[in-house]
Amino acid sequence: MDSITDNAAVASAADITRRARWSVDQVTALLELPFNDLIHRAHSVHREHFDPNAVQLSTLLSIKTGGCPEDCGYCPQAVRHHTNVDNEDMLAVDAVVAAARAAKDQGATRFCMGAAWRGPKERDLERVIEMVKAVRALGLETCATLGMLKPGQAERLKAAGLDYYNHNLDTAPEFYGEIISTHTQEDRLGTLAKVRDAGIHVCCGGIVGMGETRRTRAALIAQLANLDPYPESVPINNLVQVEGTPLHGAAQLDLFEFVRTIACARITMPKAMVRLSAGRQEMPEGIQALCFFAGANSIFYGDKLLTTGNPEVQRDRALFKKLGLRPMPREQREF
Ligand code: SAM
Ligand code: DTB
Ligand code: SF4
Repeated sequence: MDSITDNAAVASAADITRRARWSVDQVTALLELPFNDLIHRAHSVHREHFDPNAVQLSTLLSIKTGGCPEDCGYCPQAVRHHTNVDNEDMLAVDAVVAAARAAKDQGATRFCMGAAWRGPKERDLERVIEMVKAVRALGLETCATLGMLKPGQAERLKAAGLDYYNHNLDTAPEFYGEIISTHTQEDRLGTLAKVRDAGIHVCCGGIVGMGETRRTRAALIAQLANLDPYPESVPINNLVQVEGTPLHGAAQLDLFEFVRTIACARITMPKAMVRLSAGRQEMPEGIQALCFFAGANSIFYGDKLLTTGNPEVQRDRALFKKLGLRPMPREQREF
């Protein structure tokens, strides 16, 4: 699936380096394969790069819940959506450390701190930096998702020891404006560039099940795969429908289509950690097992995502036992 096309000879060097490696047509063609052909191909790619029975465990904590000024149509934390999420103060460092220690005791290797901000203010960032240092000192990988970053903020997070920054493209460019109006996807790409330039690993994925077409899902996967380099972690979220959000009541995505999307992420981003993310609580175990077969090798682990539920730890342990899966040690990853 390499890049050079007929008119490469006349394209400038800059055009060539910018050229997409995966076209939307190519990813659409993958999504359209017979299911068995698609997941066989994805599983083969998965086995080439990873132990197929190891799944990385990340635990999430909302360090600042609710009251967000943005208008993302899926999100229960937007202040303008009338959900039952209240605007809370930012947590104290001690409370975050206690949650991180508990996550580590349960077997998580990465701890992700999420804030319902458009972006962090300077004073907020100082406290996040304290959190990152303290969580890292416990021996956990650190991840933060704080919204859009201003110049210099990524460097400060890197200096504090932040390993990953989560900032999703969420959906394909042509659909983005139908879901969010308070910022653009270009803004998000700007933050991703700052994160990359600061030397922090990129965690970037999206949401499906928002009423998008198959081609839009293909365009999201192609866009993620064409980031140069592609993200180290790729969370694929199935929309969690929350009452009071504009997307509450959207038609549910057929879950085989969700598995297909995971398979495409694995094929197009062979060495990335592909995370089966939000939506697992509502997902039958058989579908989750198909996601693991199709190349998902990471999950959110712990009873809660940010404001919504996630399968209980005991339930995930039982599922791992049934499937012969085990938690992935940190050193098994290539990044
Ligand atoms: N405010 C920051 C931002 O938007 O990047 C960080 C927190 S925000 C909640 C992180 C991600 O959560 C979003 O990019 C979106 O992918 C995901 N998310 C939010 N609400 C969701 C929902 N109802 N279902 C699935 N994913 C959701
Ligand atoms: C991601 O892609 N999914 C997580 C994490 N990154 C921050 C968040 C899911 C949020 C689901 C809705 C909620 O719990 O509020
Ligand atoms: Fe705010 Fe992030 Fe929710 Fe958008 S997804 S409303 S930016 S918390």
